[in-house]
Amino acid sequence: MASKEEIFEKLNDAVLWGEEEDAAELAQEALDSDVPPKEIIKDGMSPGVQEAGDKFNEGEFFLPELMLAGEAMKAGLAVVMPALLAGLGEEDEGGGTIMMGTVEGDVHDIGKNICLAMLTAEGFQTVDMGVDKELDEIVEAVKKEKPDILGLGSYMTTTMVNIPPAFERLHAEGLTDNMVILSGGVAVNRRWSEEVAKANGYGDDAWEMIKLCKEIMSHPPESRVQAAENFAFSDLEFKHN
Ligand code: B12
Repeated sequence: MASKEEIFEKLNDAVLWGEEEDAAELAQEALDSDVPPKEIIKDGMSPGVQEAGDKFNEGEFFLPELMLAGEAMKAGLAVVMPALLAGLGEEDEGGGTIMMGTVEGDVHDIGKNICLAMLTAEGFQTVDMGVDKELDEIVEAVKKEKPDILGLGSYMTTTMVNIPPAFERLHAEGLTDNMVILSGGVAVNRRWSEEVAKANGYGDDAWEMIKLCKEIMSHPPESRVQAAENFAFSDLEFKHN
C-alpha cells in the first residue's frame, strides 16, 4: 500500500497537471488509507493548485492549464468534502452564523468553499454569498442573513480594492454593530486587512479562520470586534505576516 507521502505527491501532481480523474481517485485512496480529510486538502491538494498559480505567474502555464488545475482541485474536493462533513458535530460546537463571499470582478471560489466547508464541519452555520458580488448585493445579503461574522475574499490584486468600500458601506448602513468583518484570500494579507481594509480580522487559511471564528464566538456580541482584532492583529506570532 502506498504511503501517505506517496499519495500526496501523486495527488498534488494530479491537481497541478489538471488530471481530474486521477485527483478524484487519489483523494479516495487517501481517504481509504484513513488520512484525515483536512490533511488531504491542506497537504495533498493545496500545494498542487498553488504551484499551478506559480507556473501561471512565471509564464509556464496559461489560462487553460490554470482552469484544468482548478477543475482537478474541485474533483478532489468533491471526494473529500462528504467525509469532512460526516465529522460534523464531533468537534467543539462553535455556534454562530458566518457568511462568506468573493468581491466584485473575482470568480475564484475554491478557497472560500474550503473555508465554508471546514467551518460547517466545525459546527458553524454557514451562508455562501457566492462570487463576483457588487456592493449592493453584499449589503442586501447581510441585511437578509444577519450573520455574526462576514468574510470577504479577494484573490487578485485587481479586486482587493473592492473590499474596503464594502466594509465602509456596511459601516455607513449601521450593519457592523453586531457583525465582525474579516478579509482574506491570496491577494490580501494581515497588515493590509488591518490598516487599509479596516477589517476586524484576517486569516491566512481556513485553519486560522476557524480558530479566529471560534475565538470571536466565545465572546458576547459587544466584545466580539475587540476579541477578533486582538486575536488577528495583536498576537506577536502573527504580526506583520
Ligand atoms: C484555480 C485558479 C483559477 C481558476 C479559478 C477556479 C475557481 N472556481 O476558483 C480560474 C481558471 C477560473 C482562474 C481564473 C483567473 N485567474 Co486565477 N488562479 C487560480 C489559482 C491557481 C488557485 C486559486 C486557488 O483555488 N487556490 C487554492 C485555495 C485553497 O487557496 P486560497 O484561494 O488562497 O484560499 C485559502 C486562503 O486564502 C483562505 N481564504 C480564502 N478566502 C478567504 C476569505 C476569508 C475572509 C478568510 C479569512 C480566509 C480566506 O483560506 C483558503 C483555504 O485555506 C491562483 C493561484 C494562487 N496561488 O492562489 C490563481 C490566481 C488567483 N489567478 C490569477 C489570475 C490573473 C486569473 C485570471 C485573471 C486569468 C486570466 N488571464 O483570465 C482569471 C480571473 C478570473 C476572475 N475574473 O476572477 C492570479 C491573480 C494575480 C493577481 N492579479 O493578483 C493568480 C494569483 C495566479 C498568479 N500567480 O498569477 N484562476
